[in-house]
Amino acid sequence: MSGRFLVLEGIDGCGKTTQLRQLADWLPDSGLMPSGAQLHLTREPGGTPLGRALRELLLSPPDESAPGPTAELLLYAADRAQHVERLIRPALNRGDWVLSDRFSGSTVAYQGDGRGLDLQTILDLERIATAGVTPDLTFWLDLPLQESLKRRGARIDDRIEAEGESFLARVSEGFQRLSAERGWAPVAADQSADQVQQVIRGLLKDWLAQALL
Ligand code: T5A
Repeated sequence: MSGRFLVLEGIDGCGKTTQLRQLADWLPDSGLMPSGAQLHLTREPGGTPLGRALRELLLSPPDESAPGPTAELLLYAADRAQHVERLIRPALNRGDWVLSDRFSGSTVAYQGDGRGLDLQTILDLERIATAGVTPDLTFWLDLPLQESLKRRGARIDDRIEAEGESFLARVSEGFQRLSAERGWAPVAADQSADQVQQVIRGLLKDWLAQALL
């Protein structure tokens, strides 16, 4: 696979979507991408047509259809399997670049640390769903919990956000551990969006320079 696969991870409201949009505006003319390579901006859950249907079931289901913890885990895995098979792997094989808002680390943090589901089962599902596709570089937007709650403000919570503060605290600890274990690039997210973007661009340039050595 000759393309590049970049992922942003972090707790709800940490600024992933804002940062990905800015990256997607800048990257095509940055001189970093090979000529002819396309950029794909995507997300989990919901990066494919099937994924968009799963996203509805996961985040805004009618009460009677809300998945229990195991069904939730399997639905995130199904979303990822389809995303990898239909979008990410074909794009990387063409030499394109893929920028994804969340990937498999989110399942470890939310369903593992947050819900307390069995870690080995989660890792087995990760292996099945990703089928060998791993991000080249993952940025972890590290935002204090209180800042996340403040930023989300009066916005209506989705089903996962509605789990509350202690759930999110466990998820946050999970991301911190994962970032160290998986060699992610940590980015302090409690600064202005422009400052965060400058840090991400700098880290990306440094990483590409190393990768090309
Ligand atoms: N999930 C997902 C699992 O449980 N398991 C899994 O395996 C996966 C893949 C996804 C939900 O599903 C869960 C995690 C999530 O709960 P989502 O819609 O993708 O749902 O949810 P979030 O990732 O939480 O998306 P958000 O839109 O809430 O957060 P973002 O994208 O991180 O943040 P963003 O950019 O939208 O910014 C949030 C607010 O903060 C402001 C923005 O303007 C916006 O109002 N903001 C800043 N304010 C001040 N300073 C900055 N630097 C700012 N950057 C952004």
